[in-house]
Amino acid sequence: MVKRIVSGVQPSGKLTIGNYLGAIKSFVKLQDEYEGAEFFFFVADLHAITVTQDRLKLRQSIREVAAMYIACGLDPDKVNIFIQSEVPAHNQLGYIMESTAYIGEMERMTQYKDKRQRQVEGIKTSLLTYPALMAADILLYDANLVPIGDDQDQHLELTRMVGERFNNQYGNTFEIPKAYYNKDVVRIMSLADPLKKMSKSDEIERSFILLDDEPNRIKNKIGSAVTDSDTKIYFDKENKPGISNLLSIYAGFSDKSVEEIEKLYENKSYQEFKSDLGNLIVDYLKPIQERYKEILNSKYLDEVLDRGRDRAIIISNRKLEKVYHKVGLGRKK
Ligand code: ATP
Ligand code: LTN
Repeated sequence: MVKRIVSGVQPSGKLTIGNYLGAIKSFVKLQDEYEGAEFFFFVADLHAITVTQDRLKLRQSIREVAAMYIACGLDPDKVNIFIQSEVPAHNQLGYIMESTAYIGEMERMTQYKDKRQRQVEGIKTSLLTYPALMAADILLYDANLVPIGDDQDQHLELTRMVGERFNNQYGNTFEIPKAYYNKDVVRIMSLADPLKKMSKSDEIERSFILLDDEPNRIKNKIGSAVTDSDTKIYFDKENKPGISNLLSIYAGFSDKSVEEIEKLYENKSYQEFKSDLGNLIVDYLKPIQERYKEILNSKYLDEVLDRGRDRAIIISNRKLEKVYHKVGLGRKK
């Protein structure tokens, strides 16, 4: 039985349609599907400082991610929304997970390998140990399901592995979680380079669409998205990565499958397809953007975050206490 569902998004910038289609849309779906379950959706601010952040921008982004959760449809009466750094057990169990996982396992993570290549200044130790903290985020709550985009599957596998290792060494302690993917949209690619993941921390602005981008900006970004010199619209990831990506985005924002969309645009031009897609995204995001503006600076948002934090602290401390006891830390009570 699914009892707990947990996930997080880093406040490393404003959220993109990749974050929405790959992750947040699933959060909302699960909230509505699993009525008896308890949900913990957090803003992963500790993860964001694995690369250098400007403090004022970080603080702003934390609020923005939380407000966007609600604007996208998470209902604070059904789910707990909180900020990771306000719940100390994440860090505390993170250290225990660092003492369970092996360095070799961390070094194999492709996200680490990618990100360290892009680093101009020193690489922070936490960039390497980050998956241990992510494992803690999940195992603390005995999550059964973790909705994520498929770029996170390696981290989830590692979480399962260290969870099992701990269980084997100290006796059954953690529920071993499963990933949950949005089947239609596993990974949205960059509009500037469809072989790269769309990412909120990309330096090229036109490579991503932000959930709070102005309508004209959205249309222009879709209009200038890299495609190929062919004229036909069909899904072929290998030979037509740009068009295939736009088809996935279209499917994500409509209730149509990729095949249905291909049929719809069989004899139409790229230009017409892109123009319709721009309008589709703008219309879809309009109510989200309106709600977002209302919430961002509201007292309501703070109340939601206080409530979420208080609940998360209770649940996570219970687990942490058990873990410390099993490991043999401190004095026996
Ligand atoms: P960064 O650029 O800082 O690495 P990011 O944009 O990749 O950040 P995360 O905070 O790492 O975003 O991801 C939050 C969630 O969104 C994760 O579940 C991740 O799998 C999902 N996600 C991120 N980018 C995409 C994408 N392009 N397509 C599908 N899912 C995505
Ligand atoms: N590593 C994730 C964000 C994240 C997360 C989590 C997701 C941190 N902790 C726990 C699911 C469960 C990322 O998207 N970069």
